[in-house]
Amino acid sequence: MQDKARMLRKHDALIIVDVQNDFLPGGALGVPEGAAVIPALNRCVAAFHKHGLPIFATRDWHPANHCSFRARGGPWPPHCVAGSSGAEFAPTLALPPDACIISKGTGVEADAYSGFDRTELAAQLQVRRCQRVFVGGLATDYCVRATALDAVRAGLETVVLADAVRAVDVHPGDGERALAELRQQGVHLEQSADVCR
Ligand code: VGL
Ligand code: ZN
Repeated sequence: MQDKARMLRKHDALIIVDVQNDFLPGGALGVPEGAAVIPALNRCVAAFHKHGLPIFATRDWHPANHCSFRARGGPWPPHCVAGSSGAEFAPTLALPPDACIISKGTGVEADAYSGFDRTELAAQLQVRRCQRVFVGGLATDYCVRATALDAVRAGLETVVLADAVRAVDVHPGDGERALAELRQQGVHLEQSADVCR
């Protein structure tokens, strides 16, 4: 992307994906180096706030008997149970009070990796007339991937903040493969410092 095209402008929005305690090292489903996304995202929060641009934060918000949990035959340990401390946003994530919180995976029988899946996100972006979204958070190979792909499908110009994402890497290379796939699908990859200044 050209230098000028990277600059924040009207109709941009920030989407912070699942920066919750359970996805940080030590959490129930800790992402390696997960906390490294926080300083980069905080810089972006400050820049979007300064420009008066909307900030969305998605959160995994599961019932205690969620279908994605191993006890129910799913792939994951219990994580991000609604109302638990593990489901809270990372305490060092500097979300402004007017950030729009999007809860997902709230039903017992359906998982949702994408912030667009059975949520208000698309409608909220639409009422704010957003045309371009910048996406960062956790995890590259699951919820960031799914959210960015749905953003492209929704017709939004989509930028993933490459230094503001980290992967679970259940299989080594999953994160890198996800980024390659995103690029192939038309997602731009940018460094947060080049965008958020
Ligand atoms: C996620 C695994 C299970 C994510 C959520 O936020 O990437 N990963 N639930
Ligand atoms: Zn989950």
